[in-house]
Formats: sequence, structure tokens, C-alpha cells
Amino acid sequence: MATGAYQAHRISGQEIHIETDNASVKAIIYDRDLVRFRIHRNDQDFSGFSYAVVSEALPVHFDLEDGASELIVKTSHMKVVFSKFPVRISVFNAKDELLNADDPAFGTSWLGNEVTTYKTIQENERFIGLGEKTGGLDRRGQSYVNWNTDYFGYPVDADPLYLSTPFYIGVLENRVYGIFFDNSHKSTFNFACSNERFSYFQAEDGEMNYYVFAGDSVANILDRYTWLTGRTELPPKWSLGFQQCRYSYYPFPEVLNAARTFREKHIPADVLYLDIHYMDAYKVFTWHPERFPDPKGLLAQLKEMGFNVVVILDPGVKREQGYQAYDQGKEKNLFVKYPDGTEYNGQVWPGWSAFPDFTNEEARKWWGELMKGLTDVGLEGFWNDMNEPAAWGQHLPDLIEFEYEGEGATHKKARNVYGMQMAKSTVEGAKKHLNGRRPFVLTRAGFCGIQRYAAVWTGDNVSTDEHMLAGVRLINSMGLTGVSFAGYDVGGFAGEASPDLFARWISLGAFSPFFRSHSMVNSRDSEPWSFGEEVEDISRNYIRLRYRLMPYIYSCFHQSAVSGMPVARSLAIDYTYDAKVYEGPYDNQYLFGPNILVIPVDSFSRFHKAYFPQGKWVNLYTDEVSEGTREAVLESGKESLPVYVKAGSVLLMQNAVESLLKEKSSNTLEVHVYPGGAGSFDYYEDDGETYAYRNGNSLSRVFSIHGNELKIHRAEGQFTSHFKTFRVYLHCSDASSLRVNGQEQNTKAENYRFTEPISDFDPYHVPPKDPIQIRDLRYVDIPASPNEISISWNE
Ligand code: MIG
Repeated sequence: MATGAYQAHRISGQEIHIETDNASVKAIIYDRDLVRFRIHRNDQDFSGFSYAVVSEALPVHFDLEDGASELIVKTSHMKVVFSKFPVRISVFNAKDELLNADDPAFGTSWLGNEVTTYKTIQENERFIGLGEKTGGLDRRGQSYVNWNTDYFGYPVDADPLYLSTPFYIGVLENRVYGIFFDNSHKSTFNFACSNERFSYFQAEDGEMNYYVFAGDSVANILDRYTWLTGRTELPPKWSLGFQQCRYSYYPFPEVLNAARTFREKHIPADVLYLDIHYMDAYKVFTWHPERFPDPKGLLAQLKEMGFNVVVILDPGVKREQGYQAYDQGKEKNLFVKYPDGTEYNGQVWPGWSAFPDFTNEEARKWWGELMKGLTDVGLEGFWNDMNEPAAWGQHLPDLIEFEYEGEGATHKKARNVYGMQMAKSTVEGAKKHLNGRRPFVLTRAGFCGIQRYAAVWTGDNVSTDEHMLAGVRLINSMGLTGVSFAGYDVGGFAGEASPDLFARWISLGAFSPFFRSHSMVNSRDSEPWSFGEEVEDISRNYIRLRYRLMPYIYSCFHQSAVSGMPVARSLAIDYTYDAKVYEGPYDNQYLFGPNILVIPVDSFSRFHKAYFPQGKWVNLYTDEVSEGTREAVLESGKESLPVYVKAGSVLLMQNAVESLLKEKSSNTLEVHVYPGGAGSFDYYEDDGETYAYRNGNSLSRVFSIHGNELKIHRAEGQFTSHFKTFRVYLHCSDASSLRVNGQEQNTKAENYRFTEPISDFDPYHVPPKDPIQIRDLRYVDIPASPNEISISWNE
């Protein structure tokens, strides 16, 4: 049954309410280019409650035309047309171009309680986003299910995985739109898969409740989507460093050993992980008495060495009388239950376990209180695993019940939001105890809005080239769905990486928003030094490069926090209408921040296909320029990942430190200028560890480049920059002098390298050439005055 014929309509505030023969259709004008539709049968009634949405409709002016066969709603930026017989919906953009239209026959319809909205497929329509979904960048011809799933060693085309974010962006010839289906039940998105008639989104149950974004660019839609569902907060800076995980480091001397080895080998790193073996019998909020007899002492010692520790927290609480967490949860009635009121138990690491009901505010608070025991010993980082939730067998009974903020829901409705609410509970608990320091939380499962609480990683990937490249696409796709702080297990979790694969993977990971190496229990070591000297050098090179890029990277995270622009940016964001960027293997490529083009390539070929989008691109290592809108074949060995910088941009860097937590960089900010186009970069700085920025204690500064002039705009904000000197490097130029605010100044030359030569470079490598070249770079040092500075030069 589909939505029937128009009967009447009324308007209340921002809401247009249409009655049809058999259904109720509400359009809520959320913003001038955003409309929410709520559609249900007359025999159904739903609350408006959503875990995903954090913003309410803005007061927007709209006009309504009531015609014989249509009802037309117009804002300054969008038009919604409801045909009346039967009621079907079409949405148009500011230029009055069609964005999407209901299938004339099926529109929104029901099969039992299953509800579906069918949208007519349009010529050359593409579909991007949908978060942690495998496959290519363009999802047309594919179908996906949203149902948070623990999937060990998943194949690269598996679906569903751990995280469900039912939001995608449609790309037409010259325009875009977004659709967010806010329904937490198991849902299906079909993008003209096994049919050529429509795309559809469907849920097993619940309300047809979706938002259409009519913005004029992918960036604008991401901005609006993250306005609606929230944005990634500024993370603590240390969490942007290199993180080393292992299933599991224990007993404690193993952790110290790893820490010492990083420092001895001068490989920068900020984080070590404790996986499940740190606990006593896998009981959450406990420590194993022999393996970790003195957690506080250990953490203090590690902090002294510049390491923070992140501990795993699984939701399953061991069913054991006398164990505090279990006794309390039971007494306070905070565990998930069967409809007959008995406790639901499933088997996980601790054995039979109860599951805190994270959809109950009281349970979230309780969990947060238990965390005090962890923050008290010095922890600031927490890792939520198994929160799909997972249990042996992977099929929790559908009838188990959740509190769902007082509304009540079964597993069918609550599953997809469970992990997100666990992350919320964890981050809020941590914040409460950390006295104004920013915590770091990592999660495996989540739903739309998860970006507000935690970083996400892609679970149990496998040590293959395919998986490495698939992981890049997963991260890029999460970036298209509001989840900016995301990453994969470098080296692969399951299986064993070859040295070459590890080298490639860690180079790539240096350009991933979340950067962590991890490996499975009983598998070979995967620290950067475990694959021989050559790989160790390559690892050091790329980890150092990441640390040096920190002023740039941190600024990119700030951009995510203010506009939802992801740190890893699929080329579909900036080059939306260039068909090439959707072609494999080019659809692996992305911009890391606005200015760095990363070309992910496998570990076994020496020649690789690449696509340079519009503009000019400067080879990071050699300064060679490649023209854009052009395919190319690149030669690159394992020692250098193909990375390019956009002409007409700047890269802001510092000297390499070994720990962001402990060490301050020098007071010189490297300003790498890449002329040959126009552009600007929003630099951001604050203390990197507290919330003082919320009271204005931050600094923003625009670096813009136009022709042969760099303008460093006046610094805004109350934070005093750590940097006292700007060392301005002029790439692609040998100007022997330049003008600083009109004053002529001679440049100096420096033999500059972004990466160091690697030891034991294989002399039989064919062809035997080190593509990492030393250049003479021209530079000047100028005082980092907060006032506007102009620097110009002749060709
Ligand atoms: O059942 O904690 O994805 O990263 O090392 C496996 C042990 C549970 C799955 C996670 C993985 C972690 C592992 N966990």
C-alpha cells in the first residue's frame, strides 16, 4: 500500500501536514535548503524522538501555493512539490532543477510494517557516502543493509559491517542532494540495484522519517548534515599522533618494552593500547592482579616517556555475584532484559554476561561513574569494542528490551544505536572526571551522530593489499557521512602483512585521520620495527612526516569541528562533477585536508595509475609539477607513497617531535608555499588538550596565496601562538629575494627533505633509483607577528 490521495492540508509553524486517504504526510521546513518528511499510515503513531538529530528546525520563511493538482512549498533555496492524486513528493534546488522525485506508482509504501520510499532513478545519477560501506565510491548498482555487525576478517565486499549511518549524497550531472533516513531499524538502501527504475530506502519497521538536503555542493550538504547530527569535537592533540595497539600487550613489562623501543629507535608515537588481557578474567573495570599489579605507577611511568594509554572497554559485564559492576548493575536494574523481566545474558569474553542498557540515561551515568576508577589511575583514552553489541553466535534475540529513553524498544529498534549510546556514556563519563582535559574515545559501532562522541575504526580487517585500499575507501566514505575522525588497523588485524605491505600501509596511515597499527592475538608482531630495518626506516619517515604536519592536521580537525568537512576528503567533495574521480582505481584517491593529494597504491607494483584532478599538483618529494585533469602512470617504490600538494596552497609544518603529549616543537612554523594557483588555508591553534578554546582561548589565522603573493592575515583570538618565527619556504621557485611587507629580503637556500634516505636500500632494486630527491629550497625567516604580513616574490 502506498500513500493515497490528498484529502486536506494544514500548516502549523514550520510544518505542512497533509492528510491522505490512508496516511499522514508531514513536511517540516528545517532550513531554507533542508526539509524533513515524516510519513506514516493512519493506523500508526510515532514520537519524534531521535538519537541522531541535535538541531531543531530554524525559523525559515516559505510560501505555499495550493493548486488543483499540486501543493507547492518554496523557500529561497528549495522547492517541494506534492502532487495530490496520489500524494507524491519531488524536491527542487535553488535553480529550480529537480533533485529527486518519488516513483509515481510507489512513492512511500508499506509491506506489512516494512516502509520504503522509492525515488525515480535519474540519468547518470550517482550515489556516494552511506558511511562504513564496502565497494566503490559510486554506489550505483549496489544495495546495502544497515545492521551493526561484528564481522571478524570481513571480505572486502562484505555488508553490513560495524557502523550504520543511513545518509547518502546523490550526484546528478550538475547538482547534488542528500538524503538522511533517520530510522534505527534494520534498513536497506538500494541504488538501482537489480533494477533500472528506482533507488529506495527501506526499514523493517518504524516511521518513514527522512531529510532531503538541497544544498549546492557536497561541502554544503556535509555542513548541513553535521549541523543536524553534530560534528566531531576537537580531539586531544596526542590522539592525532601514532598509536600502537596489540591484542594484547601483557604483562606490564611488555608495554614498557614497546614504549622504550619507540624512544630508542626515535620513532614518534603517543599511544599504547591495553586490549582485553589487562583485565581480571575479562571483567570490565578491573585489572589483572599479576599482569598489571600497579596500573597507576605504570601509567605514570609511560606518561613520563610521552605515552598515553588507551584501554578497551567492552559492554558485556560478567555475570558473577560479588563482582562490583555486575552486582551494582543488577541492583540498580540497568541491564538489558527479556520481556518477562529476567536479565538477558549472552556469551562474550568474560563468559555469560549481562549488557548495560546504554539507551537508559541512568545506565549511562552509572557506567560513567564506574569510569572514575580508570581516570583516577591516569587514563584519558578509552576504546569501545564489541558494542554492536556482539555476543557469541552474533544473533541476539529480537525480543530483548531496551529502555530507549523511556519509550521502550526491542533489539530491532535499539541495536543500531546501542554502540553510539555506549560511546556517549563513555565520553561523558570521562569528561566528568578529567577536570577539563579532553578525553579520547574510539568506537567500533555507531549510528548517525556517532561523530559527536568518538573516533571510529574499521574493525577486523585483513593483511592484504585489497584490504588496505578498501580501508581507504571506507574512511573516505565515512568522511562523506560526518565521521571525520576515522581510521583502519595499519598492517591489517587478521593475517600477516609482508614487509612491503606494512611499509605501504603505514605510509598511507600517516595520511589517515586516525592512525593506529594493530594486530590479532597469536599473530606476528606489528610494531614498525618488526619487519626489518628498511621498513623501520620507511615507518619512521612517514610517522615523522605526520608529526611534522601536525599544525596542518590539527587545523583540518578544527575545520571538521566547525563545518563537518572531513579530514580525509573523497575527491567527490571538491571534484564532484568530474566522472574520472569515480573510476577505479582513482576512487581510492583523496585529499588529506584541503591541500594534500594522496594516491593510495598497492605494495607490489612499481608503476601505478593515477588521476590528477583539476589544477596543478606538486610532487611532495621532488617538487615536480603535474598538470591536472589528466591521467598518469607514476613510478614509485615502497619507500615513497605518491603524495602531491595542490599548487596555490600552503602546508604548515613544525619540526619532528617524538611525542605530542610530552614534547613541544621548536618555535618555528614552517610555511611551505606552493605557488601556481589561488587558495587559502584556515590555520587554527589552541592548547590542544583542554576546553579553554570554548572561552575564546584559541587562535585562527588565514594563510592565502594568490599569484606570487602570500598573505598571512591578522591573527584572531586570544591564544598566544607557540610559534615565534615563520620560516617561509618557496617551492617551485628560485627567487633569490622576496618582499616582506614591501621590504626586500634575500632568501637562503636549504637542502630540504620531507623524508630521509632509508638504510639498506636494496641495490638490486629495479630500477635502482631513490626517487626521494634533495632540493635546494629558498626560504626566509620572519617574526611571527600577529599582524597581517604580505610576502611577494618574482617568478
Ligand atoms: O572478539 O579485544 O575488533 O580490535 O583486538 C574480538 C580483542 C574482540 C575485536 C576488535 C579487535 C580487538 C579484539 N576484539
